[in-house]
Amino acid sequence: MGQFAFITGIFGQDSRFLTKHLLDKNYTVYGMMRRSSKLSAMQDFIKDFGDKVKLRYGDMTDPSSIRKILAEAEPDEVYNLAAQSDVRVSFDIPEYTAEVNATGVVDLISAMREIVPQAKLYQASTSECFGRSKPPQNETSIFQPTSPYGTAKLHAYWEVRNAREGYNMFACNGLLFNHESEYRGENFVTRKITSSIARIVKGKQQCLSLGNLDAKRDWGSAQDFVKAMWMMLQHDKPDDYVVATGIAHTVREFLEMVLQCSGISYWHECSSDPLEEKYYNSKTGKVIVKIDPSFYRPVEVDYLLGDSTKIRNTLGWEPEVTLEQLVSIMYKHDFEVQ
Ligand code: NAP
Ligand code: G4F
Repeated sequence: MGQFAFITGIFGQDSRFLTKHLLDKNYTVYGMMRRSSKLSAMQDFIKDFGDKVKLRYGDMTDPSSIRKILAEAEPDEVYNLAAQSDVRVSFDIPEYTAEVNATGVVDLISAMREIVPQAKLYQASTSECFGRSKPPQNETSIFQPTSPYGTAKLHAYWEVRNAREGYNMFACNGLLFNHESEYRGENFVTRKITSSIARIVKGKQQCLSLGNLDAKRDWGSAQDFVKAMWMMLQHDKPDDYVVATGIAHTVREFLEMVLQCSGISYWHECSSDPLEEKYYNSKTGKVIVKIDPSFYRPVEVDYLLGDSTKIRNTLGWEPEVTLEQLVSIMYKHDFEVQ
């Protein structure tokens, strides 16, 4: 009989790819969804997976719901992917972010110790824990988170390490750098750009407003990155790993890659005042991209660049999809669905 897995945050981007990966390996998958999850997210998920995944209601803020699912599923592996995952929004709802991303993990660990002590845990840690730490960041870099999201995730990171070292749990942190796909939420900058440019090309949107174009991110493919999650739990000993491509680009560079992919003819106006930076459609003369300071963050993470030597050498993980391929996949998808 195959293995049993329990995934929290089942309708999120990463869960889509992880579910496919696990089903292909003959796992029985339980997924936790919220009462407030969007009906359209559930419909899309069911369109892809039918009744192959056992969906259960629960919430990271309701420990009893997690315990109930653990008792029913008796999983061999738990992937904790649920989170309030929007960094900018975490400044608006810091307590809720801490409740879900930190306290929720404390509760999950204590439930696992009690109900399924032999189960392995993958915790979705993040490069946001490094924050302003000097790039390139690896497992030995200093943590300097600069958002309520980053601090809550760092709390969870240490809970997982302590569970491993103190209680002998097979618990791993994946310090994943930004990873994207056609399932990425439109609140994140990559998908906001691909979907908006597709709508602009189709005449359904006039202009795209963005925040800080100078921020640098190490963007990879979600499809590649979920394989790293699974690989961590197959290793003979639990550990923490950075997962990243090792190449960073600015938001501006990502935007220009999408503009080029879209075939739109544009010209770019720079200015010493970043608020005056604009992109124009050279055929119509209309502004298609402008800066809106409301998308700026109270504190920004300027430069994330991952050094994933450890996972490459220890587990043999390698990213396969290039950023150019990723942009093309995302833009083509958005052009088709708009
Ligand atoms: P995502 O698309 O935003 O998915 C997050 C999921 O968490 C959603 O399905 C959401 O449910 C669920 N959720 C939110 N609050 C919850 C709560 N209180 N109880 C239960 N579920 C809750 O995130 P993702 O991009 O797939 O990322 C997966 C995980 O990796 C997250 O923990 C994220 O913080 C972390 N991470 C992501 C990246 C990245 O670049 N993508 C990098 C590093 C770490 P609804 O569907 O109901 O809204
Ligand atoms: O796409 P973002 O919102 O992703 P961010 O903040 O890096 O967080 C994502 O990656 C983390 C891993 O490093 C995850 F842990 C987290 O859950 C999430 O998945 O923003 C990327 C950059 C930022 O510097 C932001 O200031 O893009 C900049 N940006 C510029 N204009 C914008 C916008 N970000 C958003 N969301 N929207 C804008 O209009």
